[in-house]
Amino acid sequence: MTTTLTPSDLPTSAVDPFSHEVLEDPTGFQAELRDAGPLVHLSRYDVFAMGRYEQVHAALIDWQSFQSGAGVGLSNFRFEKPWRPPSLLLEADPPRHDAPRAVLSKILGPLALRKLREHWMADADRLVARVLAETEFDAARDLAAAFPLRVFPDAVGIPQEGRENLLPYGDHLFNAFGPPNDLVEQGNGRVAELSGWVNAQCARDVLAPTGFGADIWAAADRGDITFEQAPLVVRSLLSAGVDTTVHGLAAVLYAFATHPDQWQRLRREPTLARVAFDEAVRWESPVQTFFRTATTDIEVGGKTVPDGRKILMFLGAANRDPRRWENPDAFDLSRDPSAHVGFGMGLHQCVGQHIARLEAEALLVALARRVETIELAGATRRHHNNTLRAWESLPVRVRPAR
Ligand code: 4MI
Repeated sequence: MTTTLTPSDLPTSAVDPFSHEVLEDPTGFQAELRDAGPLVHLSRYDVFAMGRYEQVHAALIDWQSFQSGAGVGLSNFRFEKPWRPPSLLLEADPPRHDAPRAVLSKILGPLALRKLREHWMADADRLVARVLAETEFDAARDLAAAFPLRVFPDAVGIPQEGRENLLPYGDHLFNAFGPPNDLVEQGNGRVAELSGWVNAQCARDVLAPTGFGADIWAAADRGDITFEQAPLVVRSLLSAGVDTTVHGLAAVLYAFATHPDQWQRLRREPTLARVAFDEAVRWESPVQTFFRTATTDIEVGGKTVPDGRKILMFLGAANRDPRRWENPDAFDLSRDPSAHVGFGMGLHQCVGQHIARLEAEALLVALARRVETIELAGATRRHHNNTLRAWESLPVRVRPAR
């Protein structure tokens, strides 16, 4: 990247961060972005960008200056009509954000998840046992995608029929946070069908009498949220709960398949499963980027983001910023990754992170028990998405434990 200075003295990059070249491997661009300065202008989209941990972290916790209510994608809801009714959580600011958030925090909190723990651990063990009938398989498809689809839709309480729509819906949603490029074009053909199905699953009479979905409707009965809000809160679960965990799990499986010493460490100390997952979320950052919108002229690193403008926060770049992390490109179970911004930070920090960690723990503990070695067994393939760092295929070979 050659960065030049604009008249306002801001480093500028002409690179398209949503190009297939960058999506295939964003690490080079991320380093250039961080080194260019604390605030960079992206001329391709005429937006501002932050790649350093310090500024990304500061923006994430300053919701007053960096709003979400104008959308967390490139599209500015002040001027453009959103492709779907905005999320009451992700695409909202206080005070409107707070009641739905409080409801969901409780429903997805550590206390509520205790009921699911035993069942998910047993289910992961059954899945792993079955997959290990072969010593070579696709870890992205057979584990990372399979496990969330086995446990999460049941936990929400949606019917069996149509569940194959969940991943394509999420894929399009996360593409739609980016520019209207070929990835979005490809998804547009099915958007009405997929949205129609997802929205239909949010109705009270479609949802099971117990589960996260029923819990959300019960919150409406209590008056904690309105009956108009309830289906949109269910939609947030179906939007955010599948692709994210699928690609988070793929990230940690890829990490272990390429770091045999770390795998042996996990086998000796399976209580490291949760640290391993957070380290993988730091290392790969399944959610790479989100935008905010400036609510006023904001100073960042001595330069100004003008009122109303979009700022792209590179979570993935911040999570590998050598100014914050020692040896940032290493996947290392010895480090404390807990300050990573892969789940965001502040008011909007991932409300489903306890679910994600529980899924990861269940899968990793089952694997650690049953698998002695895991290595790549062929060419890996990335899945390109405007927001997600994702895997299409991770062929692995395992030696089962005796
Ligand atoms: C960070 S991923 C994500 C979070 C929330 C929603 C979608 C995606 C939503 O629709 O609320």
